[in-house]
Amino acid sequence: MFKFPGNFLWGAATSAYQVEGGNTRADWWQWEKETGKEPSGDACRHYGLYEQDFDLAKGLHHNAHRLSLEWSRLEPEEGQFSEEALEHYLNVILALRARGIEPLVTLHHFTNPAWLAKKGGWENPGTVKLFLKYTAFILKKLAPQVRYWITINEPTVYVYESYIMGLWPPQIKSLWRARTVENHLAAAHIKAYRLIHETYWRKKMQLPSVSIAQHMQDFVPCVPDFRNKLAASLRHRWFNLGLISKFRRHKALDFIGVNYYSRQRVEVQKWGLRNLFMDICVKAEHRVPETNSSGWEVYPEGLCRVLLKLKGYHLPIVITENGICTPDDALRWRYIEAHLRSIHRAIREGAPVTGYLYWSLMDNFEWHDGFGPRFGLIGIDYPTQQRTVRESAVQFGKVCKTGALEQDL
Ligand code: GCO
Repeated sequence: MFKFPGNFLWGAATSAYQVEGGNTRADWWQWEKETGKEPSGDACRHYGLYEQDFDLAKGLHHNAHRLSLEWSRLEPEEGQFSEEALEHYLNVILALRARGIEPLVTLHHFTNPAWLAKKGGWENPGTVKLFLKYTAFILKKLAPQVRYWITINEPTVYVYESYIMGLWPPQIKSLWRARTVENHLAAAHIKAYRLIHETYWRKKMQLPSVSIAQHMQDFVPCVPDFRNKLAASLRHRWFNLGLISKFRRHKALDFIGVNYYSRQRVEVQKWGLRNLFMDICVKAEHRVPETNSSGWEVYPEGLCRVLLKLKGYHLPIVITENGICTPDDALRWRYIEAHLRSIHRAIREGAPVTGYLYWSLMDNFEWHDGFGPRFGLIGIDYPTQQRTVRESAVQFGKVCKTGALEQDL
C-alpha cells in the first residue's frame, strides 16, 4: 500500500479556453479563423455545464480542482471590466466549494484578450500593468473563496511555442523577442504575487499560496558524453528551473506548481547554441516502448527525478498537471498509477509533494492539435456533449478517496 500524506490535494485540471466554449474575445479565437486551424468553437460547453462536470468530479472523490479564468471574458475591451463575467467565475468557484472541492485558480493560461494582442501582447511592457489591473479586478470578489493561485501557466512553454517556434499566436520566431516576453511574464508574476499577498493581508485574510505552473521535463542525455550531459544540464536549468529560481530569489513563490508529462532524450548533433538547447535523440533504435497519441514517451521515473531536484527549494510541490492523451483507457490508468508510484518514491526520499492534479478532468481542445488528443478522465462526445466517466477515472477515484495506492496493482 502506498499511503500519501494527509491533506493531499487530489483532483484534475482544466483551462478556460480549452473547455468553456465560445471564447470569442480571445486572441486564439481570431487566430484559429485567420490560420484555418481547427476552431475551439463550443469546446466542452463547460461554461454552462460546470455544475454537471463538478458533480462528476465529486462522484470521483476529487477534493481539488484547477481551473483558469479567461481574461478576455473579464475584460472584453481594454478598461471595460465585466461584473457579469466575474459573477460567473465566483459561481464556478462557489460550486466547487459547495462540493467540498478546493479551487486552484490560474489567472493566465496561454490566451490573451484580442485587444491586448493588438497592442503587442506580452512584448509590450505596458502589459504587466494591464495584467495587474485584471488581477486586482478579480481579487475583489474571488479572494475570499480562493487559497491557491497560479498566476501564469507554463510561461516558458508560452514563450517557446509563441515566440521561438512560432507555432502559437502571434507566431514569432525570435530569441530576442522571446527573451523580452519572458522578462515581462516574470515581472507580471512577481508583481501579481505581491498584489495578491497585499490584498489578503489588507483584508486580514489568511495568506494564500501563490505560484506558477511550470512545465518540467526530465532532460536525459541519450549517450552520456560531455556535450549531451552539458546540454541536459543547461536545459534543466533554463526550461525547468530558470523562472523558479528567479521567483525564489524575489521571495515570490509559496509552492512549486509542476506540470510533468515526459522526458526529453538529449542528443546534440553539433556544437551550436540552438543545438545545445533543442537537439533531441532521433536514433531509430531508441524508439521508445510506450508513447501517448502525440508521440510523447511514457516515462514515469522522470517525475521522481525532477521532484528530487526540487528539494533544495524547501517549498511544497503540487503536481498541477500530469496526464496522457490516448484512445487506450487501460494505458491511461497505467500511466496515472506509474506516476503516482514515482511521486510516492520521491516523497519517501524527501520531496514535499502536497497534491496531484491529473490533466485533464475531461477531453478538451488541445491547442494547435485541436480536439484529436484525448486526455480526459471523462470522455466527451463533442456532437452531443455527452460525458462518459472512464474506468481510469474510477480507478483514480479510489486513490482520491483513500489517499492510497494499492501495492499489488
Ligand atoms: C500545457 C497546458 C495544457 C495542455 C496539456 C497537454 O501544459 O501545455 O497546460 O493546456 O493541454 O499540457 O498538452
